[in-house]
Formats: sequence, structure tokens, C-alpha cells
Amino acid sequence: MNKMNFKPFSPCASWALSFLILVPSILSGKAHKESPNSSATHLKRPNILFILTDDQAPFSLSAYGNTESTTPNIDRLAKRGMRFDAAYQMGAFQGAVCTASRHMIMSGRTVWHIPGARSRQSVIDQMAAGNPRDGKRWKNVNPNVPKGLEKNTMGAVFNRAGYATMRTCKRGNSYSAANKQFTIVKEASCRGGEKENGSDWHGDQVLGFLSERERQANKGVVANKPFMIYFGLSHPHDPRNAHPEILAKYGAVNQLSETSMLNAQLPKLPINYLPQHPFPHGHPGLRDEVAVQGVRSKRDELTIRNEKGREYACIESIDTQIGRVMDKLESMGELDNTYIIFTSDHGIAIGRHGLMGKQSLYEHSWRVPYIVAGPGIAANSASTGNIYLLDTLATICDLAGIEVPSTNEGISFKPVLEGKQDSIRDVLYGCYCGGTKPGMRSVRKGDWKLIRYETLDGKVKETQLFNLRENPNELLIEHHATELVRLIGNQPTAMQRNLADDQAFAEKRKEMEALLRREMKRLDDPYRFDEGYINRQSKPKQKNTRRNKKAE
Ligand SMILES: [Ca+2]
Repeated sequence: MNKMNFKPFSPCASWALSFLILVPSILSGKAHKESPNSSATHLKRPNILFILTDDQAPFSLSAYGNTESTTPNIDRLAKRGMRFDAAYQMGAFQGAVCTASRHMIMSGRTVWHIPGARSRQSVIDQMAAGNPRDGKRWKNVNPNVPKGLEKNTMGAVFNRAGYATMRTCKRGNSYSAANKQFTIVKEASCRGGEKENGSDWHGDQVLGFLSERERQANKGVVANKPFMIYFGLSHPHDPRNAHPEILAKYGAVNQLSETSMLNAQLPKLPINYLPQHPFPHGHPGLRDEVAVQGVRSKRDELTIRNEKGREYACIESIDTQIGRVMDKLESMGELDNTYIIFTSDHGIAIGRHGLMGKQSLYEHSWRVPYIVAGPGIAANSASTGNIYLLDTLATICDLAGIEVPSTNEGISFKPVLEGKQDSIRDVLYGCYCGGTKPGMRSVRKGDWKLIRYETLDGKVKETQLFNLRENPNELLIEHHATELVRLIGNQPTAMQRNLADDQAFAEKRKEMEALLRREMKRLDDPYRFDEGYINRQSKPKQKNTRRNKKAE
């Protein structure tokens, strides 16, 4: 067992008790289907089950084309509903991308309008004072963050609407004031390799809530309110300790040893794998790049393939929990009246582009998986329409017939779910500046995507331009090297590279740069490129720091 995760009296230990309580319902086996003539179902307000994994790229799922991971229950969910191929999280101004993302999910607000974000005026003031790294002086100066925002977040909104609300999730790196708004809260960070301290614990909490609801309803003790469940899981965020029997399927181990060797069962290297990123990404000593258990700074084939195996094993455990909950809903006759959303707080690299973490704006980290199933949503459908994670609150309010809070800035994509509209927005903006400023920004419109970097006191200035239709994996010129072509087994096409410096695309680059500037302004991004808002005093750190250790 991993020492970091082992807590003798962890809430995870209550798994055994929960299991005993749940045994009768599990033993009752496959449940009956809801009666098709239950017209009352259509009059009932719908339930909401929001499933959020931690650090998961869409490409880890067979619903998104992965042929190596096994996720029968998420597949089943995708077959019941709609898959989104352009779902994104807006970004982060801190190493803990989780934290910013979860603030946006809970509040439906854009990235520079959430607690912790800096305002443009504060950046200008701090620059004028010559003290841009004074963290204390950054706080509480953003007029774009409404006071008492937590009262307009997911749990609070659904409580007011008469829903029974419940939340399970990892601890920390989220929006604690919003988390407390749910009526029932069961939090623990469960990233162990055993049932007691892994994803099963989160599954047990949801099953416990549903079983209790069933018991109460049978007794007629309480009115049968609709429910809103926030089903968060702690994995596949590292440490990716997985059940040994599942790991074996993927040829992986929780701890590599000096005698460990490559084997055919291990997942392949990602198609956009690189042994290192071509230039500094702007966050020296970042925890996710240097301190992930079992990986550290290593990017060799065995380390990356083993870590992919650990990731897939963790995802398979998550999938099992989703299956248990779906089966339970079916046995209770609630499945057909429940909107189920499956997504993650952001993506993750795990060897892609030479990176390990999620602190970049490549598709693997900027994008998220997003699947919605429920009443009125066409089965086995897909949408290429752009959505942000922060559109979730507006959408589930819309689906439930609840008024969207005035502080919300997201857009309901219910019309897309109903097949009435293809998309709700044309342009997507992304940011990451947890390290040196102004950091990196991205913009996407149609097939075109631009990423701009200005980091390390302006020493790094890079621009990438991709045509995602031609180059969905954002392959770079480095991927054309003979040695890598041989290793990965993929020969990139001529268009599969960064097109930013190609004269043939100079106009497109200009257009995308202008679009990015407009988006930065529109969204109150406190930084600008080429305006000197660069921290001249910062010194690149070579070693991990205590502050960065917290980055999740
Ligand atoms: Ca995360």
C-alpha cells in the first residue's frame, strides 16, 4: 500500500461497513427495468447524476477511440446518450488546475471571474509597485468575483429548488465553500490500490445514499424529492495505485523495479509521445512534471507505458463504480428519469509532448471527456459543438427546469442535447499561467488552434498553429525524427507539424492572434502579450518547492 495514502482511520475504511449494508441490494442482482407505461415518470422532475473524475483525457476511453482501455459501463453510458468531441475546461492561473476548474464547474463562471483570480487592475498596480510576486497583495482585489458566490453554486441552487443533494469527492484542491452547500457530503482522497481506499469508496457513498433514499421512500417517511448527486472520484489522478489484478491485465505494476521490463500487454506509447518538451513550458519545478510517484522526471518508454497501464487500471475501477450506480438506479426505476453526465476536471499528458501533468494547452490537457445521457437525448449520438465545463451548471439547471443563478456566465447546451442546435459557441479560449507570467494562452475556432507562450521572463516566446482536422494529435516537427517514427510506429504527414512559421499560413496566424487578443480582453484576462506584463524579478527555480508540491 502506498504510504502517502495509508491512513489507518481514513473514512475509506468505512467501505467494509458500507459493503455489509449494501450486500442485500447487490445480492438482489440484476434489477427489473422500469415499467414502460409509467407515465408518472415523465411528470416527475428529473434527477441529476454528475460524475467527475480527476485528471482524465478523453483519449483514455473507448468512447473516444481508445482501443486499449476497458470501460464497458462508460461505453454503455455513451450508447445511451451524447458524446461531446469539443468539451474544454477554460484554464487555470495556478498549478492546481483542479482548483480553478472546480470553481468554474460549481459556479458557472469564467476563469478570471472566480475566487483566487487576479484582476487586470491588480496586475497593473502590482507591476507599478515593482512587486508582482507579492502573493498576499493579490488577494481580494478582484471586483469580478461576486460576494457570497457560494450561495449560487451547484449544491445551493439545487437545494433551493427542492432537490436532495449529495456529494462525494476527493478532499482539497477544489471550491470548499461550494462543496459545503450539498446537504450530504462524503469526502476522502481515495487513490490507493485497495477497495477500502480506492474508487470503490466513492461508489459506496453514492450507493449508500441511494439505498437510504429507497428505504425512506418505501417507508413513506419523506416525500420523494428528485436528487442531485455530485459523484466525484479521486482517480486517475496520481498516485495511480490500482488493484493488482486489474493492473496485470495491462501488464503494469504499481512500482517499477530495476528488473522491470517492457512487455506486450503494456499500453503503447501515445502517438504524440516525446522524450521531452521542445522548450520550457514556463513552470520550473512544477510538481506534476517532477514529483509524480513512480515517474518523477523520467520519460523513458517503460516508465510512460507502465504509467499508462496504471492509469487504465484506475479508470477501469472507476468504470466499475459507474456500472454499480447505474445498475442501482435501474433497480430503483430511476435510471430513465436521471440525466447522467460523465466528465473530468481537465485532461492530462502522461508522456504526450514530453509532459506528465495537465499544465499545458494541448488537446490532451485542455480538453475533457463529456458524455450526457438522459430523457430526450438521442442514443449513441455525438456532437462536435464547443462547450466548456463551466456550461454544466446552466445546462443542468435548464434540464431540471430550475432558474439559472444570476452569477452564472455559462451557456446552457440543452438545445444541443435535444438536437435543436449544433453548437452554443464558435470560439474557445484557454489559459495556463501557474508559473511565470503571462504564461500560455490558446484559442480555437473551427479546425484552427493557436497556442502562444511567453514565459521565463520573456526568454521563451513561442507560437504554435495547428489544423486539428489534419493534425488532431498536435504533432510537432520533433515527431518526424526517424528514431521516434520507429519507436512510435507512426509517420506524420506534411501538415502534421506546427504551422505558425509557415508563410502559407501567415494570414491564418494573424487572424488567430487577433482572435486571441479579443478573447483575452473579453474575458478580463489580466495579462496581455507584448505589453511588458512580464515578471522581470522572477527567477526560474530548478528544484521542486513546497508551494509546488500542492499543485494538483
Ligand atoms: Ca484534476
